[in-house]
Amino acid sequence: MRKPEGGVLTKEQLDQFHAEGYLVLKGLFKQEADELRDHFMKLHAGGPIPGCFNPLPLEQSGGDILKAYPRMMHPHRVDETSMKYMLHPKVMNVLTDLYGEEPLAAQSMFYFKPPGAKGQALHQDNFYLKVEPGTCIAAWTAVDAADEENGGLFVVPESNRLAVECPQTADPNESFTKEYVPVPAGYRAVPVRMAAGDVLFFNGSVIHGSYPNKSEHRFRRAFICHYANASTVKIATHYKPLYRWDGTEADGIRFDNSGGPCGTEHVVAGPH
Ligand SMILES: O=C(O)CCC(=O)C(=O)O
Repeated sequence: MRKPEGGVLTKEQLDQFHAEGYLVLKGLFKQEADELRDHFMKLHAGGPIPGCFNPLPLEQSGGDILKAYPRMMHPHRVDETSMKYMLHPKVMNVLTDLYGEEPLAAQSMFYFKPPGAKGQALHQDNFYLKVEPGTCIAAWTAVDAADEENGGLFVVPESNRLAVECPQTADPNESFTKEYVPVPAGYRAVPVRMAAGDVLFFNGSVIHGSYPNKSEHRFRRAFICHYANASTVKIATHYKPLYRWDGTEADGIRFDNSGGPCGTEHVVAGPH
């Protein structure tokens, strides 16, 4: 593995990311999407993973399908495949271009989002990660096609320029997390329609989120990672340690007890 040097994005792509706060790279993980899906379904079939994943048997989920398919938190801490994809050179090269310097990996997550699952209300990732100075960036990989029917992601273009808002309370019937940041006047939330293997990168101040999966049969699985950069001096403790491209832990970073997991769950489904 070589240190990522960037040079993979066009000027138009960089301009789009900096102006609108997000960028979709179509097909970046087209070849890999099947491996990701099969791998995480196998992990799910294996049952609870301490500190990462605590699904209940379907018959005990009490009508909330997310109890049987909760998100996995930080699977890279227990699973080599998650670490491999979190630090994948394709993603690290894109992030090197977006940051203009070396990226550091802070978090991995996997969302299963089966039919009937709630969404995650609109929010800003910087509220949780608290990267200073600068911002976190998310790499959101569609493992299935994602659209309005199955609870695909919405983003608010140009909200990357806004301050991090103090959230309101989300509707617990629609969102499995508590925080909700309304779309500010003059802005609008737009759906990001993605094919399996597309990767969406977005700035940590971008207001984004998703609605319930209203489809009958379509999972909306996504592998989601968050990153900081080499100039980071401080981040919330939940993201300790930060990893460099070669899997070594970054040093010289301060971790503090502000922030927390990306989205506080209404009912904590797992030990995270
Ligand atoms: O995938 C979703 O529905 C929401 C994910 C998200 O908002 C996040 O990772 O910050």
